[in-house]
Amino acid sequence: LSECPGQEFQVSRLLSHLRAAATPDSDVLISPYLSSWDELIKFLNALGPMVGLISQEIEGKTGIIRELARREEEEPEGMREAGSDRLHFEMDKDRSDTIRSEGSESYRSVRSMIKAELHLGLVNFQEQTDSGCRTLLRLHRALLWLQLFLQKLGESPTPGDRLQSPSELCREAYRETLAQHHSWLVRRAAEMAFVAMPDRSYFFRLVCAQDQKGATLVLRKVVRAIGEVYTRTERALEEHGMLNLP
Ligand code: 1Q0
Repeated sequence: LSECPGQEFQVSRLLSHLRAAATPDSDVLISPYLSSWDELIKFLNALGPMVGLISQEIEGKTGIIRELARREEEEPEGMREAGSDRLHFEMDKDRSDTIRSEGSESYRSVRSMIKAELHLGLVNFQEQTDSGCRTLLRLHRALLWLQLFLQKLGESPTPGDRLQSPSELCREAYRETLAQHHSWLVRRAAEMAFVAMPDRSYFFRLVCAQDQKGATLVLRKVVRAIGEVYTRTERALEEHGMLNLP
């Protein structure tokens, strides 16, 4: 994929973050996962103030997870929990360097986060809290919407059918996925944001494609990369009964 010079959002960058997130062992790395969202925020910001609310919402969610990771890095689980000298000693000897150089251990991947937060009792299954797991679930649900939207955008219309605008496809995908999880008020706000969706030629330029055929090729790659990350996250959350965290 060639890089699009002069444009803030780059689909090649989005792709490489998504691919980096999918580790060989069916887990998802959190840092590149969040970087994928950073890239999408750039796209949204270019659309103007109408969608500012959505970028803010995503920034809020990625910010929560990053903050949790930062805190854990400063005060790793072993130390926080035990307060015993033996553990401190072991940490100092074996892990202090790795922690400093590799960042948070618990928030390295989706599965390590789930494990650590369950272990520390941070995940509340009854009430809303700012756990990494429930926050990730919000981003995760939004990712399904994005995948469906891009899939629709990449499909050529069935012969005889009118070519739908990205705005319409975006609305359609939203109603089929994310809307189910949103309150009436948020759904109203979303409906207003769809109007700001640019037309097809904007997307073609964005992915450096000449026409629908070229765009389809790139979009397919993105859809596949999102699908890989989505499926892994879905499985990890499902295995721990976390698909409905409040
Ligand atoms: C013009 C763009 C339109 C995009 C419309 C997406 C509809 C979502 C609108 C939702 C507004 C957010 C208000 C807050 C919602 C929260 O209540 C909700 C739940 O959180 P909580 O803490 O209350 O339980 N939060 C969420 O559901 C988080 C997700 C927000 C929506 C994420 C939208 C993702 C947008 C991605 C950019 C698309 C770029 C595509 C370009 C790709 C080109 C190859």
